[in-house]
Amino acid sequence: MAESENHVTEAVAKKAQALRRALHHHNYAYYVLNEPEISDAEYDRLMRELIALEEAYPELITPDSPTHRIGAPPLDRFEAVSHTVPMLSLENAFFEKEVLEFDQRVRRFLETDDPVAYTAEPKVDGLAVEIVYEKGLLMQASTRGDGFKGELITPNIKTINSVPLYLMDSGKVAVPARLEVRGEVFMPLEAFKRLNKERLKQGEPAFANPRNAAAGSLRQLDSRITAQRPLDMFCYGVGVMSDLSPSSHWEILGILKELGLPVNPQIRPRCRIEEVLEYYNMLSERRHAFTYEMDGIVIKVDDLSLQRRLGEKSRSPRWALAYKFPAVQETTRILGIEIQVGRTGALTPVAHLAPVLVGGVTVSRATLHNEDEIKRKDIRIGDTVLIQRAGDVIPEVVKVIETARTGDEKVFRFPAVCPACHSRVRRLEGESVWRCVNAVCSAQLKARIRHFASKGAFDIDGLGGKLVDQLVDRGLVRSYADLFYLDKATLAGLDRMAEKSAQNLVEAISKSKNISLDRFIYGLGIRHVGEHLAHVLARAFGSLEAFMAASEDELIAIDEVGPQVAQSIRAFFETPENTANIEKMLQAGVRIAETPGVGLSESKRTLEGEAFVLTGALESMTRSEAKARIEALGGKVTGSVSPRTTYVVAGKEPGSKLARARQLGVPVLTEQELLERLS
Ligand code: 9MJ
Repeated sequence: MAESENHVTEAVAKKAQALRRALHHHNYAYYVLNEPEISDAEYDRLMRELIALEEAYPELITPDSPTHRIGAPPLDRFEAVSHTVPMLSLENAFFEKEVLEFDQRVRRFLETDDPVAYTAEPKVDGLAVEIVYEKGLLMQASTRGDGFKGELITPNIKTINSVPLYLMDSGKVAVPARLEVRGEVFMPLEAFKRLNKERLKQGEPAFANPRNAAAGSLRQLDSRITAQRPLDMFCYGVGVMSDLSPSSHWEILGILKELGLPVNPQIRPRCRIEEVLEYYNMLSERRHAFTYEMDGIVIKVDDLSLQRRLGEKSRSPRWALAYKFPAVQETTRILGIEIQVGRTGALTPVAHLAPVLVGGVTVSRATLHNEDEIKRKDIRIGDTVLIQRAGDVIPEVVKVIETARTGDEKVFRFPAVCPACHSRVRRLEGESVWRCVNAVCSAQLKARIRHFASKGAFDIDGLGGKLVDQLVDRGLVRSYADLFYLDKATLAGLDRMAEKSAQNLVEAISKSKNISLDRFIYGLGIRHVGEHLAHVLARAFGSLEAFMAASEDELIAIDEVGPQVAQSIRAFFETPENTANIEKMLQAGVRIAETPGVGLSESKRTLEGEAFVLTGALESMTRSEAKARIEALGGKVTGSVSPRTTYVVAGKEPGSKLARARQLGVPVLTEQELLERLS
């Protein structure tokens, strides 16, 4: 009996070890190399299998188990830990002149007239941390703190998917007995936007910027909350690193990469100060194209023996300098506050600002999110405010400059009625937004139609906001289904509508009638169903009929669909106007292309796990066709290039996406190469 139990445990232990290895490998392939080898579903299956094993046999849990990535029970407080080697801060520079002075200082100190080799890297705006690996195992992680002592945040760091729980032994670099690696933990911009949206919905204050969001997420006593926040990290230095003796900073970065640690791919190695300045200009221009926020570059003397000779001043090394980008925060005045009505009736206050240049872009509007945010920040009309923009996020008001108040500022009263239809607005218990609940409110209808015609949905070229306003105000369109019944004569009768444009619009509307199921679903504008979820639903159901007939339970059974979404979908289809609109669209000739990928046998899913971005015109097919064909083989087509993109397909006259691909090192395919993969 005892023997058979032992036997089982041994087999189980082997299985657990194999699962841990596999998960570690796939994690690295996905999060560090951006080259996934298996689907997300397969990864989840392996993870669930390991969790089940560890639950059944807790003695199998090892400190490097990937199950730690989901967080650990909460702590009462953070313990303090000392850094073996102090974590220094950086001296800042804002002008080219200061960088040239830095270079002169370095050369004067080293008593040389020869150019010094620098390595320049993006300065990521996050939180500095140190992770200690002993014999390759992640043992401890801490915040920078005051540079000498930080807070122990090991379980929180383990939730970051790109951070290896044990170091990789590639055979090229011996895993050091002790490695103290330093880097910046940050929150990617997309995740930041999503998190803030969610927080505002829950009535919680939004984070002012991705940096605060990263800090707030990492310094959670409950690491299970950290696990819900998609953080990432780039490693850029070391404290103690035993066994290895690199001679340059660039070599250190190479070692870190070899050990499986995430290192920023944008680093410019060993260059002269003039090239550093070029690198700064290049990044400064392109920084908004990145998936994370950078606030400058860090310039480091590359040679470690020179670094040692240079040493440090009180708190910062003499061999490094942070050269910051121009601020993305500015002060301006609030001229007025307008209420916008969204397609679900949500009322969003928007500030009209005295136009101001923020990081190279003129900003004249900023979102104020909701009534609570206005109250919390005590924002008044006429106030001087600090505003900021991050990436392509809508600018927001960070805070009021209270010292600039004159007493003439006006407190904003949130309206009790919808600014468009004048019906009373409601705020539901537990919600942070006021809503216009009038089903026939014209502002909601306009927003719904704009959404319906937008790029990710029916993509109707030429149907802009002003035109939608006219169509609704003149009663020509009472639902999106009506769009398909517009004729050229009606359109040509509108203001600023030439014969030719009317013709083009009729053609664009007609062309949009052939649509994939995911775009169709997204276009409906069901509350909580965004572009991504629409895609998930389309894949899960395969046809409009099946989707419309799905019960709440069937909906919840789908990964990523929760009770709130399921209820919202059901409520949508139980509203007779909505089903009547769908019927009317189908009668007008709207045809849904069969959803690709559904029910395909594994052998046909040759593009499973691959993400494509299309740019420029293709010769042998339209972009929609290319998308359908890629999806038919299990691949994905997305709109923007990110490190997760597998290929960018460049047709004729490709757009900025091609440049972005080159910048991120994403492989580029020609149309011919795409066809080969499709055949
Ligand atoms: C950031 N924040 O990206 C350093 N940093 O080096 C990079 N910070 C740094 N290096 C020494 N890339 C101290 C701080």
